[in-house]
Amino acid sequence: MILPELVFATNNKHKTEEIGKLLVNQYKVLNLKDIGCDVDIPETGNSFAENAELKSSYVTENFKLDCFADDSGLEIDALDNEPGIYSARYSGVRDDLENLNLVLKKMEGKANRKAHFKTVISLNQNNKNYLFEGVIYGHITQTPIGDEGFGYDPIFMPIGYDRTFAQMSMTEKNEISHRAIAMKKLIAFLKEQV
Ligand code: ITT
Repeated sequence: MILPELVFATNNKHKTEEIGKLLVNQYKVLNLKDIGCDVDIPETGNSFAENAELKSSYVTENFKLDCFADDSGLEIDALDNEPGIYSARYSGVRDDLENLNLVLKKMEGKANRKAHFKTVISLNQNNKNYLFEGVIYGHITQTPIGDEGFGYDPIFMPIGYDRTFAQMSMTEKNEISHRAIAMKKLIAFLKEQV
């Protein structure tokens, strides 16, 4: 079976692994390494959408390939939607534990612990650009719980669950996550194009 190829412009191994499982048997997803792109594409936009577009456009313009890219992050109501586009380096360094601890520190004494994860995917296909969004709502726990996943998973508990993302298997998280919601929209769209 020949699968259509698409570049996924990311360097994040966890995300490639998660998305690979969502797309299995549907698309051959190439990552930046596969196409010989070792540039850390600058994410200088002011929103998830702008950053996703910057990444997908870099690949399409420089490698002449159809490509999708995502930008995601955690937005917390009581922190004016921080860490938002700064999620990966909220503490100043790209370190999940430090970032998560900074969030918990800033949330000390806050009664409103509502938060959501958001993903925006930018797809460049046949010289057109499309955006897909996924959001999951929940709250920030008082302490980290669970060892699965990555990033802020140990302190995010989705609505309707009594476990954090980090207490869920990858399969379970993939059924409900912000990235999964956006990816499902992307996949549905791509299927229509065939
Ligand atoms: P690329 O830009 O290379 O794709 P990244 O780590 O910047 O990788 P994102 O832009 O998607 O990935 O996410 C930014 C940060 O938001 C990420 O480093 C985590 O701290 C957090 N984050 C995003 N999705 C998450 C998830 O599903 N679970 C926990 N944290 C997440």
